[in-house]
Amino acid sequence: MECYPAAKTGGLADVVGSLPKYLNKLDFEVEVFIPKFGMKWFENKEYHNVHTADFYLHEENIRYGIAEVKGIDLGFKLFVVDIPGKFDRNGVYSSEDGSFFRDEIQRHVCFQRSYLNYIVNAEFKPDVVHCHDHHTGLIPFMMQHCDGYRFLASTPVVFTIHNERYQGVFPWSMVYLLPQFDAWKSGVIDWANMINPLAAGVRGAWKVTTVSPTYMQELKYNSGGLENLFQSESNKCVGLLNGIDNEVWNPSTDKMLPHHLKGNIHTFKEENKKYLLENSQLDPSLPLLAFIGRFAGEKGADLLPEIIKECLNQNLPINFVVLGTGDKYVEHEAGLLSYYRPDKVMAHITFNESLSHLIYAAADFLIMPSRVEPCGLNQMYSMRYGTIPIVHNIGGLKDSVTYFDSEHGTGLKFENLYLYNIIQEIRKSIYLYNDRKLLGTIRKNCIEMDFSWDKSAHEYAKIYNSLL
Ligand code: NHF
Repeated sequence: MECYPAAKTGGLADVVGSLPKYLNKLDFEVEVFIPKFGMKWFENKEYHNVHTADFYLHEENIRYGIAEVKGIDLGFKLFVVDIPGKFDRNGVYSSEDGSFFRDEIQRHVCFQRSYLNYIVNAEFKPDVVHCHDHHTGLIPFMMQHCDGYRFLASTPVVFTIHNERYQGVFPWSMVYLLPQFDAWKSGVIDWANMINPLAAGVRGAWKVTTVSPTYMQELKYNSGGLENLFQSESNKCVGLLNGIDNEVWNPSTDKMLPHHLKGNIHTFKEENKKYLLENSQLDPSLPLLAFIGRFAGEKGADLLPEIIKECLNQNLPINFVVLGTGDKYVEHEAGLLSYYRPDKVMAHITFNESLSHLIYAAADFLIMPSRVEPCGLNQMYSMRYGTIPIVHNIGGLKDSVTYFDSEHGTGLKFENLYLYNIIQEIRKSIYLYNDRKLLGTIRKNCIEMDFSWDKSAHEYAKIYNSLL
């Protein structure tokens, strides 16, 4: 459903928009398929149509077209699935006012069926189909058991879970949305008496990956009701840490930054911080702690207002910058804090890709109090820009941030989400900030980390090759 830079709400887009580029460097030929949305990016592009047809979604006739996007170099071929009435809206999952589209089941089924119709008829068949998240979780099942697609049953499918909290569940009374299949195979898509696309993806795929080794382990004990599934399917499941696109995230060349890294990391940070805080009342000589991301429970965004208020109550010499949208309570509280304490808190209640780059470069610390973090990319972006992550020690955060011991390590961590423990780490960050030598060491450690896709892309390549 997402691919940077075309359609992005979170890390899924970053992964789908970068992994293919690195796989192509390894001599694969990757084609990415996403829906054609109504967002600005899709306007005025050159489209080369490759397939047009229709099918019945129960009684509704669905006409769709598939086209390759031409005239732009993403490092891989991008195809869009145009299904008028279903995806030509200004949002991936929700409209601008934040309300979720109510026909997501129909939309996802249409997307998956259109793609399968295309490859069934295409001259060149894929060697491997790689599906991402529940929106595409029914594909392996349809390829194996649905009329019209069984011809694809011997094509291996890899299924990657970016976030198990979203499973795309719908009732059996809506089974008519799927093409005809053998009734005795219905157990493959059933979980707890509902059709569960995420569970179906795990069962039907030849190999299941998720985006960090620790998260893979966590899923066996905490996965919104799917624990038994992950335990019983563990033989084909593997956790591979995501990478980041080092070409997009490059402090020396990033076009979204006013000041580039030219050798001295302190100068780089100070210049960008000054730029960010210009026209604000925040004092640039104090440490700056950032939160960037969706205001969602799984990201622990609801804890932010408490964390900031507690720091203000304790009069800690630290400032805050918040960038994101989502939960209305958090949006409201962040707005209020910046209104009443413009000298301490800057809040941007918006989704703004280029501002996020500037904040990664300008901030001294980045806080991630996530309740669930399959991989987390923000801590990697922040380290790349010399910003020290302060994170909850779970999932991909555990795998990518090591505790700073005054020589080695890249960040600070808390083992649980108790306010007291989080504030303790913030206090340590202030101490670090004021010791120029320690600050230099940890910033250097951060910037020297290599989170590029090169390593993980090889791991995916090994998986594809093992299936062929
Ligand atoms: O990094 C991309 C992203 C993850 O932790 C992130 C998440 C959604 O929650 O794999 O997907």
